[in-house]
Amino acid sequence: MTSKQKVALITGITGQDGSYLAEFLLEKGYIVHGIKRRASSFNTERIDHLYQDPHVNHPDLILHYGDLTDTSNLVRIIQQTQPDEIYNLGAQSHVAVSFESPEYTADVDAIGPLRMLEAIRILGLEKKTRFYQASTSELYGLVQEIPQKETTPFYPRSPYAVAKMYAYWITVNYREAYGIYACNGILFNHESKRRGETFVTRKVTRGLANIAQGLEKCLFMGNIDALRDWGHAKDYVRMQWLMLQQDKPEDYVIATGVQFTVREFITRSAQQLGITLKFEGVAENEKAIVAAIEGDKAPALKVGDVIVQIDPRYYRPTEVETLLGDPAKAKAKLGWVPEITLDQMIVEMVANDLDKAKQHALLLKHGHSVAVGKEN
Ligand code: NDP
Ligand code: GDR
Repeated sequence: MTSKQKVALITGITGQDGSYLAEFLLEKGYIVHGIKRRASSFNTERIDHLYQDPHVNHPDLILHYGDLTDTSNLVRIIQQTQPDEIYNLGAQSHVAVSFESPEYTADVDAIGPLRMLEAIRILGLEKKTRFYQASTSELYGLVQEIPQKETTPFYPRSPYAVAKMYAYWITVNYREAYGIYACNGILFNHESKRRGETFVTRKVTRGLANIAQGLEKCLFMGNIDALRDWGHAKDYVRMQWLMLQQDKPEDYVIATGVQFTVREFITRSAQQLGITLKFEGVAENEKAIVAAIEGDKAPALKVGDVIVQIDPRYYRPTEVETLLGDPAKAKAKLGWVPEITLDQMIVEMVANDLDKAKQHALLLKHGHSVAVGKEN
């Protein structure tokens, strides 16, 4: 460590955004501390390529066990690391799961950020430590205005979104009450090959790749007419850092300004695999038929196979039907524009999942058992 190196602390470093942000900050010369949860099996796959042996002198990436539900542990880690910047990315981040575990979601996603902000205050770091809160387009929920911008009213539609609404306002409040440099990035959906397997984009690219290789038969989906504004996680973590480098803390919408249906995402991903889909039927009985297969890209399929079906189990008690962000403020004030398009992202995600599916298929062919793993 040199005296000039900035110090960052990332909660949620083992997640999609945490891994890209850690890469980004290490490239910028930061010392990066990350909080990881104790799990019964390894949960650091996304950051293993960044691992630095703690036995070597002065590593730039240091991991600490911790949890956003544990105040004393957060205070101790912040005291030990004395960060210049904290990125609070840790969360129970799955909207559908939040209906099943609402209280836990509130504890982690709402009270967790409060614990972090209180720790800054208790330790007297109000003037030193800058704080980024991972806020979300889910705050807009039942949409009051299209496109959504920083001034659009919130109407959360899930325990996840309600918890994140508390986190949004406590961040604003601690900025106003105690002068902490604290800001909210209101990020619209962003994806990548590191996206969790149960979010819709990854579920689709992974499921279709498995089907193309004969590892699965059918993809069961919820509301495929939902509209989302999807960007790439790499573009979005750059913006998280930019927000903490300004003279004044402010809240920003981060989005592409373009939206697609889940159905369109499925269609484009299938095309990438050489599969042309034709949707038939409506709502709960909807089927997607393989109408054409080019070459040997999908060797396990034949024309007429049903490979996408609707399963109401994936409907949510209250749905967010349409999200479309207006990133004009981020562009005007920070010069930020997204660089990776939806189609480029689909190419990356499909290629990654096809690679994995081929490896699994090869293992199976040679008599090894493989757990493909399916869920919502
Ligand atoms: P992921 O689900 O990929 O990562 C979540 C991270 O939080 C993981 O590292 C997870 O650890 C950690 N975590 C979960 N529970 C706890 C806990 N109790 N204590 C400490 N850490 C915990 O999410 P993303 O990377 O996609 O998102 C990052 C943040 O941005 C989240 O807060 C999310 O709500 C928010 N967000 C995400 C958007 C998106 O489209 N990706 C859009 C807008 C906001 P583990 O690996 O052990 O599970
Ligand atoms: P979202 O992401 O709820 O927007 O939250 P997700 O990818 O889970 O869903 C997007 C839309 O797709 C519909 N959908 C399905 N979703 C899942 N997961 N599985 C399905 O089978 C399925 N079928 C249709 C959903 O109903 C929804 O409309 C993500 C998370 O990263 C949050 O943490 C983040 O805050 C928001 O994005 C912005």
